[in-house]
Amino acid sequence: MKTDLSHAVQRFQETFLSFEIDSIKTQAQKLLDAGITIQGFLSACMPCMEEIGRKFEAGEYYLPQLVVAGEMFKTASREIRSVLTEENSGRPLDQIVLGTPAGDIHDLGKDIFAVLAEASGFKIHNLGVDVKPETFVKKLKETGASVLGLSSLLTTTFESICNIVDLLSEEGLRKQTFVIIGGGVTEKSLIEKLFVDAQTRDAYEGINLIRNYIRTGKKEPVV
Ligand code: B12
Repeated sequence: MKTDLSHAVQRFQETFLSFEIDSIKTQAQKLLDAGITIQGFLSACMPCMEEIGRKFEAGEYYLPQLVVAGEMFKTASREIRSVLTEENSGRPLDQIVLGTPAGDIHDLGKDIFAVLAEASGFKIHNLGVDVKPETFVKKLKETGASVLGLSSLLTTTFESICNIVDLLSEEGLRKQTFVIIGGGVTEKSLIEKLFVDAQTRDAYEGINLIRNYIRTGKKEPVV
């Protein structure tokens, strides 16, 4: 069984890295048949995305390859989402306002996080991509959510995160809002630099950090 899974992962990654978009759905189904978990799926995809990103940075790949990579990830994750089994415990849902800040249109990681957080019992208000600070604040006020999740894939848009945090302070919402950032270009050092409360590049860790905040009410940064 294990051999089946590692063979399926290998085939999936080969298909991904050679941009065989027409075969990606079949290969994702084979991962499912071999018993892959969501976490296993992410571990299979991330090295491919990173490799394609590295080649793009090095000038070996161009925008079309990034676009195809995004489409393949979307197709494969649609198949894999069906394995989600975590159950909501039935308690009132804690709410998370989520989005990609202004200037950035990447949404694959954000949407994966949204699916996993929803499956873990959170109510997600997903505002999409290229979201203005005012829109985040409006939604936080409207819903009374105490968690703001921001997904960031472009270093050039860190300023947008600062603008959101500033607006939260101006509107008197900063203290009662747990601001967590995620996404491929983020790192722990940004917690201090951008005045946020937590950072992760791992959706599951993000859910644990949020759960911890909701349980304890403490915003201790895990550095
Ligand atoms: C696919 C892709 C695209 C696709 C995006 C499709 C889509 N619908 O999102 C398209 C083609 C649109 C694209 C466009 C661009 N891209 Co692009 N893209 C990528 C690529 C290859 C993969 C990103 C991805 O989806 N990864 C997979 C997901 C699942 O990973 P993730 O986002 O990290 O999410 C995980 C965690 O971080 C976490 N998470 C994510 N969000 C959140 C939020 C919260 C709250 C929490 C708790 C957790 C969490 O959960 C996920 C699962 O664990 C990366 C390379 C890379 N290494 O990341 C470049 C990359 C991000 N892109 C890059 C660039 C430069 C661009 C462009 C500017 C290119 C251009 N010249 O036009 C444009 C940007 C346009 C814009 N204004 O936004 C650079 C950014 C460099 C930088 N340092 O800023 C990268 C790093 C490539 C590179 N190495 O140069 N891109």
